[in-house]
Amino acid sequence: RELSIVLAPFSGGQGKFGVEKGPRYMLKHGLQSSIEELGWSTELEPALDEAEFVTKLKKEKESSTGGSSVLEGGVKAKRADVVGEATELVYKSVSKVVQAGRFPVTLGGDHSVAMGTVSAVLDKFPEAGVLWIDAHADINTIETTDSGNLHGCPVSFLMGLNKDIPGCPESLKWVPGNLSPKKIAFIGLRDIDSGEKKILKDLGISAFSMYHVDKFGINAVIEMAMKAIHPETNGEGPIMCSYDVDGVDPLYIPATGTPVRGGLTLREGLFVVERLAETGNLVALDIVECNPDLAIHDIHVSNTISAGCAIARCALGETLL
Ligand code: DIR
Ligand code: MN
Ligand code: MN
Ligand code: MN
Repeated sequence: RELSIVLAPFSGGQGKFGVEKGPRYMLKHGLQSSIEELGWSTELEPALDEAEFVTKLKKEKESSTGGSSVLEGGVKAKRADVVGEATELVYKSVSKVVQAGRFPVTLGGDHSVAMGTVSAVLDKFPEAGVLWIDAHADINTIETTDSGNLHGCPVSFLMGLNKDIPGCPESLKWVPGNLSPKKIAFIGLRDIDSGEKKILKDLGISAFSMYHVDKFGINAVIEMAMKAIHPETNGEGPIMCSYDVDGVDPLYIPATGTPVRGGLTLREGLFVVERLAETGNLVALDIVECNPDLAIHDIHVSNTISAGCAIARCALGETLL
């Protein structure tokens, strides 16, 4: 039971500064010692330097291109160089952790960092399935993205969907892109772009929206999601959970970059990870998109950070009784 908290304080996958403060705030909230109390021995693994990347991103903003998004061929990918550099650093850190037999808990940062985390976990556990908890599907390609924000695209890169698109940034070519569409399931979706809907449909990807959570209940949805990623073994097999805190309703987690109402209750959001812990199959966890700077009251900061920390603890074995 050895674990590394991988710090991924990166904000370049979207346009709002502050999300790079997530790891620092969660550590200040006592995350590491509360994980130790659950019986894990823990280490910190800083993947990249927060201040260094803020400086880089500010420079890019001030530059003549202003981090211009439209690339050759009309495709979009904002700040692709910095995102490529940061995500590859995250990949290297998580690789080191998993290859040493440790459990990686990666704290973002925005969700672009999952290009690094999932790639590293798949190297170690090629048969792993990914549960992506999010209001968004994050599966835009550089062709379908409207915003050009790469935190809306990590899943398409993980699946290699951008590789053959002319204008695909060199900086992101390090992503192996070997995640099978059969090996991911989404939970909590409620804000999906039309291009994303088409990709989900065309590739037959398992996606459980809030409609499905309301219709079947969260327990049944998790069961269906686990069976979808491990169909041959009735849901058994290694699972990575990439948890965007905006999957939970902004009533509970308000300080996040792209809040969407009508989300998981805090209990549903915690139940997902409690249930994953109970299976004994969880091999890696990301917690991303906590942005303390977007809070309008101090209580929004503490609600968001305490919920983020609770997600980690529940995933790592904390139980109510
Ligand atoms: C939107 C929002 N689909 C985009 N995505 C977000 O920018 O591609 N992902 N917010 O977390
Ligand atoms: Mn999201
Ligand atoms: Mn976005
Ligand atoms: Mn996301």
